[in-house]
Amino acid sequence: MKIGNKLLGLALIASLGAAFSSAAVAGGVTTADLVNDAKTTGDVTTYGMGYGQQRFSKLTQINRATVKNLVPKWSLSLDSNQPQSQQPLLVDGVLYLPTVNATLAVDAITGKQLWKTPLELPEDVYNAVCCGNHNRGLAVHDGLLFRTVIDATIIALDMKTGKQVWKTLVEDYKQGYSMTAAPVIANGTLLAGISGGEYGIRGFIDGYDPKTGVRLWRKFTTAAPGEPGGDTWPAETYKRGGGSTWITGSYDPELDLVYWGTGNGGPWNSAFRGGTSMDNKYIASVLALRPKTGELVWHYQFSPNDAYDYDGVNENVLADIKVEGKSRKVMMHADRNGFFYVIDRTNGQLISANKFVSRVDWAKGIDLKTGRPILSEMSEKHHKTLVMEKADDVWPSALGGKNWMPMAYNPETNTAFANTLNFGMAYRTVEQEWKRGTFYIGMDFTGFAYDSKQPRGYLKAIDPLTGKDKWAVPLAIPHFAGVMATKGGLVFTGSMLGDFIAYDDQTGKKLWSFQTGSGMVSMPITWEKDGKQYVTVTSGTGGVYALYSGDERLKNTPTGSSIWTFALSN
Ligand SMILES: [Ca+2]
Ligand SMILES: [Ca+2]
Repeated sequence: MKIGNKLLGLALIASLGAAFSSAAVAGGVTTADLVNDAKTTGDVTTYGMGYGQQRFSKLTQINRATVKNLVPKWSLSLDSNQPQSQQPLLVDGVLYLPTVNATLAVDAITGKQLWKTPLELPEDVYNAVCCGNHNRGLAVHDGLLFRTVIDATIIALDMKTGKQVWKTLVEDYKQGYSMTAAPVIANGTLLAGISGGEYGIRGFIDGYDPKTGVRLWRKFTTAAPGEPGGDTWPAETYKRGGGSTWITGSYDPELDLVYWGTGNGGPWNSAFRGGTSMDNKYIASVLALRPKTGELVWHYQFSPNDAYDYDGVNENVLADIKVEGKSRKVMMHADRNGFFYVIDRTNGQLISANKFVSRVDWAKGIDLKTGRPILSEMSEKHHKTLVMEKADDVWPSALGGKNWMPMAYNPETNTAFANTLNFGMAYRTVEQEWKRGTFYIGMDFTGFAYDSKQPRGYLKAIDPLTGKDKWAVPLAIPHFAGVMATKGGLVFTGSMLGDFIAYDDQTGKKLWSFQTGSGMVSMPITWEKDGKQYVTVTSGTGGVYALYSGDERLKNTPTGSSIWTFALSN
């Protein structure tokens, strides 16, 4: 029975593969296709809907007036109970997407699966994964698809057939390493980040030859003695110092710089890493790297000596904006630590850093001259105390004022749209030794601190330079899905209860929603073919809030994954 199905499946894949390859011989995806992705509405070739990760589309057919006629065109099962937090790509009428244990191609108009390539994964591979088994997306170039695999490998697949072309072992997953982020092709190099910041890894960003999978360079994100920043770590602590790189960097092709965020220190307990006297370069930072060589051109550290698992991995959105009347090339970053940063991306100079959430306990502000946070008294104490007697409430929590789910940015109105979080945590440091494959955080994590009178999150329209919201939609259950904005005046995102929602980008009014059958933690895209606009998104619950929030209201939202495509009814 099982063998019969498998043979039938192979035959089917072979025949569909043949039909598809003749229909889409072009299928290349050139460097120009990647550079121009944000402008071209007929394809989605990059994570972020453009190298700058604005997640903004100029399409207007689906707009404030017409969105009420938005209906599903098709849905396809992803045959998985894992969380779906990926963003699909769209090339020549075919959607490509990863799940944690397979890669697939789907006809974008009919919803028919064209091929699916399963991954052979060891059974114990999920042991050292903190927050659900994810894969967030693909890169594509010159006929090949690239993806990371949770067992800390990278593979390349033939776009037409799904056949594996090469596979590279990056690290040993048994040591706490895993890979979940979409890789990115920048200036002909394949860049990839590593996960495992909760397991005492030493983080890095790697560059590979996309043709062969051979590693060209590795930039470690914790500095060893003798290297620049090596004196910001006590003794050997950099070796298990964290600095994972689990969200894809953005890229400016003109400046030829990749902007990649780095995660929390290992362990979370910062007294272990020298307290306030040690910054721990380059954790909780953004690194501006040359993609060809991995050379560090500049860096900015959001949370020196990060004590609260604030990470610094959140997306870095690139735009040219007016600052005091002058156009500046900036990157924007809404950090877990509660501040919205605008940084000159040519040189790393801090332009502004303002709170985008109501309560930030760790810092009173960011000194624009030095770029350093002004720590609160409580935070000064936390940084230095190896073992705390009793817990303090700290806002934002370890999940941050905003977690990984990317914001969108409308360059025409200079507005960012972000799903933000509004709760704290009970924080108490404890001593901890590293043990392979187990949590290495040095914290007695007893839970989150919710305020029953306040919503746990908001969808916010944020002015980047002030951090102030133009509007805020209170969310009793916070959203953990990415946001997409369109010139049609819409902001799309998904809820933990499975509603795919379109909001008015001027007011935050909910204009449309559709129940997708499971909770949503993914990233939507929009595209057009033959004059018709489509919106595609995956559904499938899981992730950090589902795992750790204890939110009883999620109990009737089942797992089970699918991909949906919507368009206006005729
Ligand atoms: Ca495009
Ligand atoms: Ca972390």
